[in-house]
Amino acid sequence: MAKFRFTVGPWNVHEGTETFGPGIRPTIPFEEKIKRFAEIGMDGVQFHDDDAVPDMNNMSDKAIADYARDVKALLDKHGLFAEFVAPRLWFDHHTSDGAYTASRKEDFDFAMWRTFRSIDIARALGTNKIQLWLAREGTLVAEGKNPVEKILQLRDAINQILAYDPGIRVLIEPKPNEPVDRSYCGTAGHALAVGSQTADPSRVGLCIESAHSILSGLDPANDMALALAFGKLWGVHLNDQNGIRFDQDKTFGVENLRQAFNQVKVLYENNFGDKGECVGLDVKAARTQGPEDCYRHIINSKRIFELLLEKVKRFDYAFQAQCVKEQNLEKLEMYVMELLMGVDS
Ligand code: XLS
Ligand code: MG
Repeated sequence: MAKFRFTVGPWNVHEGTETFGPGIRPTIPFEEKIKRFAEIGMDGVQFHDDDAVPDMNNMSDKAIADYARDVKALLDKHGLFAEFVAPRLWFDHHTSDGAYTASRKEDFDFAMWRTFRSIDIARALGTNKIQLWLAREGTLVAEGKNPVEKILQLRDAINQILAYDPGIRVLIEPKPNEPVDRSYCGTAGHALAVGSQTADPSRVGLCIESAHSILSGLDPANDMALALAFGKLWGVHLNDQNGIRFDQDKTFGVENLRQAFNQVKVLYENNFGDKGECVGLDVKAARTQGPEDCYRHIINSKRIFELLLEKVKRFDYAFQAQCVKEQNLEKLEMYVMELLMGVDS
């Protein structure tokens, strides 16, 4: 069982900007975030393409790769690695109606250009993982796209990614509802299906995010188990949600401790990490959190994971087997509740 390695992204330390209000914390310089990530015990960094190369839209392909190499040197300076690079295909006006499922050729071409540069950036940062959060792949107006045609277009876009770099591995991060409310790839099952139809399914896996499963009305641990069963859980984004509403990216475990326990348990039981997979956090500081302590949500998430891991390691599998044999699962359930509440310690 490998030691779990934790990663976060620069966007996890943000100004607090949201739909209903402007930022309320000062912008923290990129290098300071990287330095602090190392200080608080992160092992690696997740990137959007423009987290690494902010002005990439206005740079040549060579300049982009050169700039990314300087970012790699910064990671090396702080003893961190890059987990993945995600093309940010939801900000630019070209992606307003989707990127890989865009209806206009110039928009689709932009999406592929950004994706190929993301691969160049990933290579410069020393990772072969490209993460696709398919933010706008769907429709806001149902009749705006032909769903069958666009789902096949999404598959073909992934085929172009696989062809661009024979060593790249694609992690699809499914999400059902934001910013597009009719997502073409909203759950783990959708992502597995799309990946299985690509030109090289062996290079397409999943990143399961706790909140995205919850927003689908599904159980995060079971979504992770589905991907693990088929060797397709190549990343996770751990966080939490207070039910099915907007994406909250709350600190891992703070809303539903037992759901978090089962995520840690399924990862531990299946040796997640042995093939280099990372425990990615995708968490946001509460709007009320002041600038003087705005990494607390990351520190807390890692700590809660580690505390739950101690509980997992004490789980009594013999007792579980006995309860299952007796079909007395309520006895098992109370054992788990007491384990989580520290009654037995
Ligand atoms: C949005 C996604 C996003 C990706 C990285 O909901 O979780 O944070 O993980 O762009
Ligand atoms: Mg995420």
